[in-house]
Amino acid sequence: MFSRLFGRKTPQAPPSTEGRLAYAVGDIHGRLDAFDALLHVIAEDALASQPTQRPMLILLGDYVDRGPASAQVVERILKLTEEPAFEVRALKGNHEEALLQFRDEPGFGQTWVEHGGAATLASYGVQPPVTRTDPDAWETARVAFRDALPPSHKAFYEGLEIMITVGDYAFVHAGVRPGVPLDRQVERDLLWIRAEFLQSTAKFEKVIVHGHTPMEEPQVVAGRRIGVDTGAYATGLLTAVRLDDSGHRILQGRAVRSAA
Ligand SMILES: [Mn+2]
Repeated sequence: MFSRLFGRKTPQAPPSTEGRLAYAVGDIHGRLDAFDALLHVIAEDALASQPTQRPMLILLGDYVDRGPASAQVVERILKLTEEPAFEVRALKGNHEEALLQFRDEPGFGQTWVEHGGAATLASYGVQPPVTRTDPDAWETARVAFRDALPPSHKAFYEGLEIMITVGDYAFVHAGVRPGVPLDRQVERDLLWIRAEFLQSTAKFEKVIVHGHTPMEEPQVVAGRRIGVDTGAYATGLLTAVRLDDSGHRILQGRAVRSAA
């Protein structure tokens, strides 16, 4: 009997959220349909959970590009921030960085459209130049885009956070640089890092919750990281992780049509 007791692994206490209920949503990339489906699932879960404090809705970045409804996704996020149901916190992804770069720098347009920026321009009613090597045409598109951005969207893109911490968790878009303390991480790594973070075996200060690198299944590496980018722009499947002091649970929303 004792050997059975002692032989048993002591279950480790899950990482703490300091009493909060939090949902972290992966890369939306203009898929308002998948976002709305997931929001419905999250709202039902939050209602059933009856948290003592307002639940957090943490958005992990890459709201724009590739999918058809970038501007509309941002509009939905802004509406959520005005409603009392969630404390909404939004991180910056590398695609929001690209959007801001093009707003200020027409020469960046060609690179941006190669990474899905044309869909974002179209969602704001701006057509990218027909001749993509013409600098004047890019300047025209840049000015049209700048003027098409509602002030609320401009403030949203400019006010995005780069890291959010809740208890034992740190939320970032892409990941963190191994071996560098969280308070000394640089924005470039937090928005862009891939292999060096994903393949690292170094100890992180907190459990890192991130998106950025699409995977077929959410990636839960116990005590280290939780990756929730399931490539919604192509799959129509958007993933979130629900966190509280009892642990984590994966929630998903699927668009009715899965074609990008
Ligand atoms: Mn990304």
